Amino acid sequence: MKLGRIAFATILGLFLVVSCGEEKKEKKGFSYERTSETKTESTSESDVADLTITGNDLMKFNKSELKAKAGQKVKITLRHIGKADKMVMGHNVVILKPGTDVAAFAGKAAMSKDNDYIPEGTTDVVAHTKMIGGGETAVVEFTAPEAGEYDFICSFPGHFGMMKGKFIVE
Ligand SMILES: [Cu+2]
Repeated sequence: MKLGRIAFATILGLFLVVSCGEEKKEKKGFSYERTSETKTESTSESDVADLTITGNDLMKFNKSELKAKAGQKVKITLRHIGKADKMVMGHNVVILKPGTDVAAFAGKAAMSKDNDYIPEGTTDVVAHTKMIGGGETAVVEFTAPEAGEYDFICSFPGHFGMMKGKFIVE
């Protein structure tokens, strides 16, 4: 049963790789759907909070809330679904410790271009993804801290006003 599924996934994978080159859309609509179905099935372990959030060229996250349980493994996948370059419309997800002055943090982050817009030596950050541009994906894995509400933002200069939300640990 499990083997069958793996084989199926492998064949699908091969098919995708082979068909990827030429026709972009036609064939793939179907196979993409099947692949994502297989994926959700195989990652449904409840000890991992598998969270996905997207950012776009309009400076927006698609979610304002992310949830996990204290001590749980957390995997946050950030997908930039826009087309703009990282230098122009870069996005990341930065989770801040409770009590952090978000505006002050964002100000420091904006001046930390050389450090991927994370203030060097900061103690305000629980976890963060790297900064990405259109079409890219970034993943960060960490253990959920103690219960509480944590602000998350994109720390690209000027983005935190629009790109923000709460990481809620229960
Ligand atoms: Cu951003």
